[in-house]
Amino acid sequence: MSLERTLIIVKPDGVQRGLTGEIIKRFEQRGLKFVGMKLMHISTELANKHYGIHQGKPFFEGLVKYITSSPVVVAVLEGKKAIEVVRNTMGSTNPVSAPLGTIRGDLAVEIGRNLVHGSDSPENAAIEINLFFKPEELVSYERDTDKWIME
Ligand code: IDP
Ligand code: MG
Repeated sequence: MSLERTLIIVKPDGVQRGLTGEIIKRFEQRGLKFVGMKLMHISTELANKHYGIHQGKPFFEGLVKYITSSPVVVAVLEGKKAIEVVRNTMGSTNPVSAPLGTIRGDLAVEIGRNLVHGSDSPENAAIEINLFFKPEELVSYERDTDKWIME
């Protein structure tokens, strides 16, 4: 099984609440490998591109305001089935119904403040990684623990 790469964002509420480490830790402990990471302030232009699929929806304006309101931490994670593993680690979009044990289920209460983004498909992961990272910002490396995480 080949490795996948996916984009995650610790959203402004995660950074402001001091939960960056907690959120990053959950992906890292799950066994995913970080191949890129940075702190940045998302511009309105980038937010419009990243959330372009939601344009026209009633929450779109608020969503762009939220994601551009304060710095975020963006990262690229690598692993087998990384996209699905990240989505399951995050929990469902609305934290109210996200299972306990997930980031959103444990740490959030509202859909408009749900702490974390994760790409939802291989196609979108590739587009989003390209939006946020230059190829030279991604680092490929061997991790000695991989044989204890993956067969
Ligand atoms: P996802 O983040 O779980 O992939 P999407 O449906 O892609 O969820 O929505 C993107 C983001 O837009 C959500 O994470 C959330 O921050 C916001 N959002 C989605 N639906 C609503 C809503 O009904 N009200 C307010 N914000 C919403
Ligand atoms: Mg989404």
